[in-house]
Amino acid sequence: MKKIMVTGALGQIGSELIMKLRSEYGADNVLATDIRHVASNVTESGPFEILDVTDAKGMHKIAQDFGADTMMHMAALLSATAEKNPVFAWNLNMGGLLNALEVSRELNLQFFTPSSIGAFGPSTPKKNTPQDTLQRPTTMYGVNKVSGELLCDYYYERFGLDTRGVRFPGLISNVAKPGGGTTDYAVDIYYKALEEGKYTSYIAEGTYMDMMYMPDALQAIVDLLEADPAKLKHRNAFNVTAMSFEPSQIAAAIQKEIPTFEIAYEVDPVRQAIADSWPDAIDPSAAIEEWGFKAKYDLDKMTVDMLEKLKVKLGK
Ligand code: AKB
Repeated sequence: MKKIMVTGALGQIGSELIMKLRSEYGADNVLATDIRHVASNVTESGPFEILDVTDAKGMHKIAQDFGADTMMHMAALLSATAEKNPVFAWNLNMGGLLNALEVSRELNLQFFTPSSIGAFGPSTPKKNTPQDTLQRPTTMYGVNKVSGELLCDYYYERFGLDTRGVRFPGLISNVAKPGGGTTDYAVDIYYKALEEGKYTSYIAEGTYMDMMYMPDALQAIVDLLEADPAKLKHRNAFNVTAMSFEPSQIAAAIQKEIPTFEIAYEVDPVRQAIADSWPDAIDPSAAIEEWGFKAKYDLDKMTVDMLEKLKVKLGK
């Protein structure tokens, strides 16, 4: 049985990943860590420690005391927040990653960390973006993500560390809200649809981005963690995606369930520029071929499930 330590456990992915891992591997075998403690099912259903990922010694001690054999490094600033404070983003995103890789090397842990579609830039092919292609991102988040992908490859090549990772698209979930991302509109829109019956999008009509529903993202993480290493030609930064849409298409999917729902636009130039620099739709064929990646939810199926779950959550 694995002993998994997760950083950033109270973030958008972490909050649900912890519960998924605890159900797969046993509650006591999954240690949640985060810089803050907020009472929740993550902190109540199994072990939890406070950890600032820029504290290398603290990270080493927690991993060693727990007897971890796997490190899942999820703590990071997202794209829009990183653009507001680029130096802090560099220090947190790169410092945290380097610490997590070093602790994993020292204790010989299997390693997972997510990259993002943010690792691509305006000169990357926009449609059917290949697994291996030009990556010249123009955001601090993108610079962090490309550097992180290279660093994970380096630790595999140089030290034989079992590093694995995916490039996530925008992730849509009904549990924890994302904070400070460019794709967050595709989560906010569902809340506002139920709360106010309308949504003003900060992303312009016609701007396509890749997206995925959280259950598919969590399954992808577990599948890659368990994948036969002999079949992996890549190790890190596998393109994964379930759908690509632009704001009016998600609005239309919501209108199938709530016919009176309306969308308006008030574009935020910072987040729009980030979105414009990212691909319209990436090609996940390497992940499909090398470890059987598969997404179950398309836009309509996700919309029905999101609205159903949020109705209960919001008491609508
Ligand atoms: C963001 O918008 O910053 C993230 C991402 C695509 O990495 N959701």
